[in-house]
Amino acid sequence: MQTQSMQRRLEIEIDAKRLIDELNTLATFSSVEPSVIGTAVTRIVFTPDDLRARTWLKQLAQAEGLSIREDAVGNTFFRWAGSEPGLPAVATGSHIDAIPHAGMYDGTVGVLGGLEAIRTLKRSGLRPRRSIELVLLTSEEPTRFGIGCVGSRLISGTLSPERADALHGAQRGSEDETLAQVRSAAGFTGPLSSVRLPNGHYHAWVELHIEQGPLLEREGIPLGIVTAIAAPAGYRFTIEGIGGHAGALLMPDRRDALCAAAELILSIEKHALATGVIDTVATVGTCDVYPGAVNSVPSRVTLQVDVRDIDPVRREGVMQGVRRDVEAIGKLREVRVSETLVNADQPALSSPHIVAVLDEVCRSYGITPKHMVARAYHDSSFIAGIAPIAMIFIPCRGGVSHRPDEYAAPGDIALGARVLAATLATLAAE
Ligand code: HGY
Ligand code: MN
Ligand code: MN
Repeated sequence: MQTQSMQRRLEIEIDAKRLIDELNTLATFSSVEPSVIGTAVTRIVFTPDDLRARTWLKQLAQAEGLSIREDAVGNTFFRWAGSEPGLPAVATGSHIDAIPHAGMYDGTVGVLGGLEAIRTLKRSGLRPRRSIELVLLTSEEPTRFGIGCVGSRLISGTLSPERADALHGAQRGSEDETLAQVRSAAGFTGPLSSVRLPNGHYHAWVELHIEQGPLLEREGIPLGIVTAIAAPAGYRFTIEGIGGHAGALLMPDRRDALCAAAELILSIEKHALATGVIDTVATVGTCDVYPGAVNSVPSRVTLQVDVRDIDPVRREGVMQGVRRDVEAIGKLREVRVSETLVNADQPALSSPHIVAVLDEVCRSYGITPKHMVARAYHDSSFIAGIAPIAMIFIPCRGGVSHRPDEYAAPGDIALGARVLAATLATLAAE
């Protein structure tokens, strides 16, 4: 026997062509490098590419009659008012900023898939009890300001407005800019304290995202339900030695900061592997060498380090091992090593209720989803601080992400949006 909501659910037909066309259009807002392996996208937050993409997205949302609110850091809220607009809304969302030389699906599938879900529900004649809101979250990637999820951290209060506005550029040559300057130049001028949303602001939050891992594709499963999101941590290490002329400064007189950094980088890899657990990962993603001339002995190196685990205690154990090595490297090489904590976050757990709704929706579509851990972090990690959350994963080819050859199949994207639409409709009726 099909209940009325089941019946409606089956009528949800995502316009896959429109969704894929919009993803392809969004990918053009980028300093695209010619790439032989796919559609390379670079879209750093608050750059002209990002701002043009935001304008385009607002036009799409306006065309659907959604109300639009932008907060002081550029988080953008596209709302479809429900019949009881005073109730906490149901929300979905993700990000459109992309790291350099990235792909075109990371984050964007959640934003445009969310828009398509709302558009489809709206055009189906549904009148949701609770409002349904799509959220574009600012600066999910750490590229520009060295810490990820700036917008969702400010919403949930895990990043103070003062610290956020004082964040400096993390890219070489951008050290003098601050978030305060960059956001106001982009037109976002209000106090960051106004970004915070209270606990209970949302009835439920569901984010659609590519898996950024190989499991769904490898197991031939079209959809994943995220039950937990790994705990990321970020550190900055600065190594200071004695540099000078590559020819005249004799080896015994050198305190080569890059050689010391090399030992530190290998120590980070060694201690991540030493846990013997596949969930522990560590990466030194940037290495800035000063003065950066071939015939000058490096006197200062700055490393940005990313360490993750689903167990934050085990993650901290990695760093304790690294710190022991840092002490030895400093002594042996007579260099000064300083460590700055950027972030050390807890894992986020999905709401069992929303997971159950997702399971039921999948069942009604004849899908057996995979319950899984998210190894990448997501804005949902921080929205979890103010609302019950869950995530929908779709397969991405070879598990590849943060590369131009990142790819998600149109059928998988459309199915993800369809399950999202049905889930939003179910939650909005509660
Ligand atoms: O790094 C991450 O996990 C996310 O893609 N920003
Ligand atoms: Mn990413
Ligand atoms: Mn992402």
